[in-house]
Amino acid sequence: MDTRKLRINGKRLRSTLEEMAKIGGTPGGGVTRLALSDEDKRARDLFVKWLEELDLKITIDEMGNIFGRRAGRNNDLPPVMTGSHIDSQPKGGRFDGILGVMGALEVMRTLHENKIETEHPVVIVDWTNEEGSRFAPAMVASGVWAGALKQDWAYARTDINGKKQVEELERIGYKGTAPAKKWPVHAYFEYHIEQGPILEREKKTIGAPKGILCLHWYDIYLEGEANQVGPTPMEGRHDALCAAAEMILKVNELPGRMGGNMVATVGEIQNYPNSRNIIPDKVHFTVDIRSWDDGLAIKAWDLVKKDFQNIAGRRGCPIRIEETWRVEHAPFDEKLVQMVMDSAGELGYSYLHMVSGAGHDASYMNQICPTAMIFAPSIGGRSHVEVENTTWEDCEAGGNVLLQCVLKTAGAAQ
Ligand code: HGY
Ligand code: MN
Ligand code: MN
Repeated sequence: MDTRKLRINGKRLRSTLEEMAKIGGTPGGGVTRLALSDEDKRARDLFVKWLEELDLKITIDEMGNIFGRRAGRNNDLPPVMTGSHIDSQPKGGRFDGILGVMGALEVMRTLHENKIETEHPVVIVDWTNEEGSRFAPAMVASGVWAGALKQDWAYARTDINGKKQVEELERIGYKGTAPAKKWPVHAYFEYHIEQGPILEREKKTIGAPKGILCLHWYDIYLEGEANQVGPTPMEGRHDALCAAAEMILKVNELPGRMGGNMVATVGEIQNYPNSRNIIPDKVHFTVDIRSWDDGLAIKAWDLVKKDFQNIAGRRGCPIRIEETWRVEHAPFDEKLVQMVMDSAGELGYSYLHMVSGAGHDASYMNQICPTAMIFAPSIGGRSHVEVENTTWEDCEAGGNVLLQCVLKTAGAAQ
């Protein structure tokens, strides 16, 4: 058969996404499916069941990454791999990550039912803990698999309740036995929502990112002096929350000071004892800096770190800084990015060459093999929120582009 005419089953893709959205579904229409939570387990179990229906060879590695392998005509060849992540943000969206896993599943189902033979094997993957929200950092399991992060360090990362990542992997039964170590991959495609406003604004159906920004994450710990808010005079206080407040505004000003081409955000904060009539004496907050220019991001950090130290000194609030994680910016394989655009054009979809401000497991896969992504538009440019949304038509369009890219790189008989 002429596989250029092959299309995914959009209705079936929709029904798998709707099925998954019930797992961890929130009243506001989003999902909370935090990495290694009971909800993540339930979604993983369903995903594995669906893989078994396709007679795929299933492997779960020591980081809980789930691989489903479909044989090719020549199984000595490195596989084409596609996938994304099942875990979500707290009160996150119904499409972030899961669209790429269900899109890959739909491609596998389409190949299976049409008995398509490919030269290379094809592998589908669910990467553990892409979000990095419960256990920082993000993309931790693809990072270990790619050899960029140490497994013991990843295992020891704890959530806000002090639970270790490795304990939770064991608890949900997904601490596999296969080594979480890279093997040769012919090409990697990740299908994902854009999570920004560009495609909608430019009225384009498919995004073809040239790559992903660098992501740099830091953790800041401040010590103050707790006291009764009433009798304690303002001068001489060591108020950790006021110190943090000054620092947070410095982060917000940073991109402007560096001349743009950057975003910088404080997204998480804990304040102790967090009682309205006690002066705060402990604060932890996070810093996220992203840019296409890794050097600019590091220069920005060096600048704002000095500000932090000055503020901490002036307020008498000792500071501890953890340089938690950095992943370089990821310029994708130009030939594969072109293939995404060509395939979109052949399918009659409009497309746009762009950049990804959101991090993805493709950042690490790009260090291993030729990599590219396919974006579907986000309605209102919203993501990491319950109202995250993409039309079913656009979900189907991206799935068809993914199918064609897999067929082309895996060497399907035309
Ligand atoms: O942080 C990110 O961009 C991704 O959601 N992990
Ligand atoms: Mn994602
Ligand atoms: Mn995300």
